[in-house]
Amino acid sequence: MFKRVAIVGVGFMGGSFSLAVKSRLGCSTFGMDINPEAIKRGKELGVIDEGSTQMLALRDFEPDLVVLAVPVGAFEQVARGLKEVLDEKVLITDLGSVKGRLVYMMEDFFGGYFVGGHPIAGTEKSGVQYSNPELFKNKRVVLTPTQRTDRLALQKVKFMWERLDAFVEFMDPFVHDVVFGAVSHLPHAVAFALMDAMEKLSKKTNIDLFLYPGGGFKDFTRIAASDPVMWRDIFLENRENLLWAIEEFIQSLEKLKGLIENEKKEELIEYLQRAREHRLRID
Ligand code: TYR
Repeated sequence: MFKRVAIVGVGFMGGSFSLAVKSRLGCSTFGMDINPEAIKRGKELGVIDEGSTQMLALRDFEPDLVVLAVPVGAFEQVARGLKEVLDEKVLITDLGSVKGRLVYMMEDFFGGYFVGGHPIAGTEKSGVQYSNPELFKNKRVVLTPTQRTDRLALQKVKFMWERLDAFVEFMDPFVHDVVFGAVSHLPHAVAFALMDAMEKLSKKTNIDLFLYPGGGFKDFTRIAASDPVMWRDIFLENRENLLWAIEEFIQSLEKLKGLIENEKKEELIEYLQRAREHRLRID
């Protein structure tokens, strides 16, 4: 099993991963971040053992696993940097929300030693101070191996996640992006858009509507407090699947709007009943 783990991106996800492998697998961890504050805080809080803002420092740490926990828009630049300082055959994995093309891009750098990973875990919080060693417990982790993925590397990464009490599932990288474009990226986009609409409605009514949040509004928009850079990168990286899902959502909203406008009592009940049943099924 891995003993020396390097984490690129010392935020909430990278920090939680560091704490988890430290406490559950007894690993020593090295954090790398372009923001010196993140390294400083990470070390102070005991989230990472060592850290640096310089990629070159990884050379001395000699990791046996490197985990990318940066926004997906930074993957290529990070990969280029890592390639220069890492030994060949060091395993690389990631925690990114988009796979597809990115997985093949990473393979161009690291061949079969890159294993794409996506833990379906997290909150709207960002920053290393929120790191939680139990974050991955009983959560699903999607790994996206390809023809090229080294089988031993894949087994090791799978086994590692299982030791953190996560459930591992395999998926094709492009299928992954269709699935999470719909179930994750669309809801985040809609939550951000709802806040935008609320801001406009506040201006038009001259009432600060944000002063009157009910439980529904809070439940629905919790994820609109998520990190903007992370989500910008996800939206752009998975834009085709997301645009397709947004289009479908717009049609659903138009449909609902039409039923309300035309006072279609029966059809409204049907529409709401179907939605309610789907919601009741998922937990
Ligand atoms: N933001 C989600 C939440 O708060 C967590 C999450 C985000 C999970 C991105 C996965 C992911 O790719 O529930």
